[in-house]
Amino acid sequence: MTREEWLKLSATFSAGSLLPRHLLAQLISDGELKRSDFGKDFVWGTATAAYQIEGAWNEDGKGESIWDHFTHHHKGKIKTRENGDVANDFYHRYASDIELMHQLHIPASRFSIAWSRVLPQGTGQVNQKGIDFYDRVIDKCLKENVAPWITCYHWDLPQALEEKDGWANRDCIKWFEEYVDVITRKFGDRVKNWMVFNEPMAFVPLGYLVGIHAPGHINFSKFYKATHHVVMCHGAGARVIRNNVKEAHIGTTFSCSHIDAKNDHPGNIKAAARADAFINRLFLDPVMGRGYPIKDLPACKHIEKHIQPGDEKLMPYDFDFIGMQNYSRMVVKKLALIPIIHFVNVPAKKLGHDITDMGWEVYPEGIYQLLKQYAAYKNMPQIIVTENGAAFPDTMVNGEINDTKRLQFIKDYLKQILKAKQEGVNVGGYFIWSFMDNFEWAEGYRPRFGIVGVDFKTQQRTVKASGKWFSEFLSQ
Ligand code: GCO
Repeated sequence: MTREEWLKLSATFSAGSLLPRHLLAQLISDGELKRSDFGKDFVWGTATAAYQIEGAWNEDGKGESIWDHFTHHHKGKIKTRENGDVANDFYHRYASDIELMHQLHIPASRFSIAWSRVLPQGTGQVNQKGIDFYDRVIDKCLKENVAPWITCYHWDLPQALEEKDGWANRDCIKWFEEYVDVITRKFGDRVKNWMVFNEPMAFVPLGYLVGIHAPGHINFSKFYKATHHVVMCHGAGARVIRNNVKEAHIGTTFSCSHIDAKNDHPGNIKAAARADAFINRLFLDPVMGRGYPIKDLPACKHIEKHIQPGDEKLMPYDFDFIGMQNYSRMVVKKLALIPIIHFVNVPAKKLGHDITDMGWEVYPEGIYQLLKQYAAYKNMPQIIVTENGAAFPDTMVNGEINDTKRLQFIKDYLKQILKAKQEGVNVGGYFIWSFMDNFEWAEGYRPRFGIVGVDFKTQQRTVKASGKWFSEFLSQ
């Protein structure tokens, strides 16, 4: 980006957000990472999710989602008692936010559709105003040369479906097919990049097993059922996309953490294998045609009883890409009294590395290890890192947010991705979580993941040093 462009940008979005030139020069001339090292087809972008940024929770016919319900009726479950009613007000500010992406040279934006905005009751009546909103967002992206990458489901199930038992009800397979059918018919003419789910290993256990996310259940039976139904919905959703969208590029995303045992005590080594089966393989393995990882995670036998005749054939799907989402590593030790998994994490602060505002260990080598682990699957398609990033407390000084720790984090993780790529791993893209600070689920607005800062009182956007670096990096 030229100096003139910076001036224009900072005047538009945040008076005085220009970094002193010497600092900017230092940030961009580390001489270590070059966009071209990753190849010209490598996809670069940033990611967001509907509930975390849109706001307008009940506007223009939108139905209630489980996150609307959870934050309104179980306020104590959100550390700051906040909610996404307004969030980043993206519903009204999408145009200027997408213009900002364009000005930062961000080539792709990963975002999700709020199911209850297009189908307020989850099935049946389509809400035209909801469709119109995503039409405007997609058209604006295309106009600004920002490729839209859509996640069908990023955790905000319509509450009307939760009242019928949500993902624990096997009917969810047909509800989901109907929803994916609606959005792909409406938007598939312009959107080619689709992801079925965002992180099943987060929303299923957090929502059904430990109850800290919507819908807030602590119920083993619902957890096992929801796990199998969500596995089934991977293929079900992907087949609908394939059917409706010409030249679709279809993926789905999985959260993962490199796992180490606390020490080489045999009980802890086995605990690490169990943790890997639970955290990294419970959803990925059946989707990749390996079935549930029952050998390393015996609790899977409770899932297997929900498998119906014919399911096994439908569980795998030949995705065009697998989205890898990684933030941190886990070090585990055996603890028999913890149900299902029988392990606990060694607290990140005891591991001797820097930790983020989420309490997560900064461990860049972990992403390299995971890329190698994924690449070892037979038939693994291209891997795209669909989320990586860090929350650190930001301070604004003279209108600038000099987020050096976040910037270093991104560079260090990118170096590990490049190393894996140079060793032959088929990794084809990288999306930073997140484009801008947003509502971080049960943590509220406190953790800040954006490369663009947001003042939630004024909705002022300020490009952070990390955002300026990314922009420079992209325009090399
Ligand atoms: C997730 C999501 C994002 C989060 C991000 C930081 O997996 O939790 O995809 O919604 O905000 O991962 O926690």
